Amino acid sequence: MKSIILDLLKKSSDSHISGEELSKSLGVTRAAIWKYIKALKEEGYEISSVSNKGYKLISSPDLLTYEEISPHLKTNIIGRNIYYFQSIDSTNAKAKELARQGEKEGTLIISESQSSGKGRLGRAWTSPKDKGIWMSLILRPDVEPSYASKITLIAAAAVHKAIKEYCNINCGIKWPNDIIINNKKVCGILTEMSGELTKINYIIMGIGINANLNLEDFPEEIRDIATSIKLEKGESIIRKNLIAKIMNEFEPLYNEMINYSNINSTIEICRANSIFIGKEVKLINKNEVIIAKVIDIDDQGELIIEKEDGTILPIISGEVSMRGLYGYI
Ligand code: BT5
Repeated sequence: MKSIILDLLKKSSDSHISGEELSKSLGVTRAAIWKYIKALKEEGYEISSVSNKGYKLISSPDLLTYEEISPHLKTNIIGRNIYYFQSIDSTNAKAKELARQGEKEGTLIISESQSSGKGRLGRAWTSPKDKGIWMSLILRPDVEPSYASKITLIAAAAVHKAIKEYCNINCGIKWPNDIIINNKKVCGILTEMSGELTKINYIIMGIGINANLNLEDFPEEIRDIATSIKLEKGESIIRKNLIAKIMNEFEPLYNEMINYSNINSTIEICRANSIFIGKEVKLINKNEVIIAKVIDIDDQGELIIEKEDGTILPIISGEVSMRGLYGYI
């Protein structure tokens, strides 16, 4: 009922709707309407109430609900079902639970904060309340399990394009799962899969974006390597618009993989914006560290490197961590 009232207020945003009109068309009492309006105000909606005229929506908060995100979506499936939490352990963990219960493809789980946000290999992801974008998408692609690692690149390409175009800020892709601004990490992606040898049951694509974090929101030990869009841009962004833009960018890139079995458009974006192509890096695989030069990202999304002895080899995403030889990242 609350979301129907909100929808009606949004539709008549330039004039007041009377409480009586609302109560008649929705079949509830005027007192009930007043209660829903009060609840909306408590959520941060600015609603003017004028006697004899009724209610009018003045402004909406940066809430990450379906009602607030969907007007900006251009997708068919991706982000068309949203679970929104104030706090949760990890959106990836919740997405897995929902996927196991059969929740459909394209479902997005968003939380204002995470108490155990996860990075790769059991690392922790800092996720303070109300300032970031902590979200996970449930995907059920009918492709070979080997395609799972390509989803990380598709997400990286979509997030990169969205941040660049919506926030109007320069950023780069650190293959395979980071978005970097000014040599610091602004976004990390964690893709997890459940499947069998030849079939994917589901993929959870987790995205963490430091949208409006201030320096003190980061634990001291990562202040040198992490940044936020707000810190780099000098102003806050509207998170719901960025989430919708990411969904809008992700769907066509994902469909290219599903329908045409290639990720050419994704690779084009990753190549053009890679922070490491042509540079020397340190590759860390368990206890082994090698210095190599990054040559390219091939059509399969593998990183092509040249070792110091001249051997050229591909690296499959997820196998290694990579550090630049200079600077923090
Ligand atoms: C990642 O791992 O970059 C994947 C992060 C994915 C987080 C999202 S949030 C929504 C969804 N739900 C989850 O539970 N997770 C996903 P990795 O490449 O392993 O990087 C982890 C490292 O990044 C840590 O060891 C820290 O050094 C650093 N780090 C932690 N929190 C950070 C933050 N907020 N911003 C930048 N760096 C951070």
